[in-house]
Amino acid sequence: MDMKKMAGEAALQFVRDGMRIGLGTGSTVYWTIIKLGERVQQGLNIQAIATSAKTEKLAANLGIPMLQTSQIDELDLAIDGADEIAPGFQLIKGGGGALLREKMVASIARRFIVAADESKLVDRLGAFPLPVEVVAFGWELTRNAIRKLGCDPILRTGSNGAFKTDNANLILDCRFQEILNPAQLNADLNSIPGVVENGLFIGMADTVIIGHKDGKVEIMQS
Ligand code: A5P
Repeated sequence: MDMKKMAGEAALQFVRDGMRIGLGTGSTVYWTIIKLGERVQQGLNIQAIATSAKTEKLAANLGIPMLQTSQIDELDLAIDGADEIAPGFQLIKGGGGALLREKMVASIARRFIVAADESKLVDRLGAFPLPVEVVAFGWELTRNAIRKLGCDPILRTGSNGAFKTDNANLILDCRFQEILNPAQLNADLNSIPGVVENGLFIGMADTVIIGHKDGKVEIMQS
């Protein structure tokens, strides 16, 4: 059983004709997008906005009508994955580096649905290194300021040196081990000059869909 596939496809039950939908990024929501493409080919009428260049390309290739940000001010749904899900639907996202666009898109959705496999459920956030998107200029200064919040920020690298986001920024992966007050950390990080956004999604998710290894799909509402 592919737990990500089960959870990603289960999100389709919340899609209705005429909706405007935010499409997340990653290997779970990949399955949502594939299924959505099939439904569009069968006549479903929706429009979507992507949270990354990768998702934009995938969705457009499947024939899903794509929106630009100038055409929207709110969405009916946003569907995305997560790296950690703690009680109260507190999330860490951004493992794929798309956290800024993901947060912007989720913030204008009337309903934000998170789909994930059961390995993403945790009692407390922080074992997964929190991705923080920072501007390239002076990133070492930004790293030093983040370090004072209690972690050792590591510059994310790719095959050609530093990893660049779709927004041409850098990612610092910050392992806090345990995040005792996610809302406070979210505010503290975003008040550091040079930080663009961080991967804490607090008070945003309305629905969490979990694929379990026994083949069951669990749907939790806030
Ligand atoms: C992308 O930047 C992330 O926020 C993803 O949503 C998250 O990393 C989950 O990815 P998977 O669905 O691939 O596990």
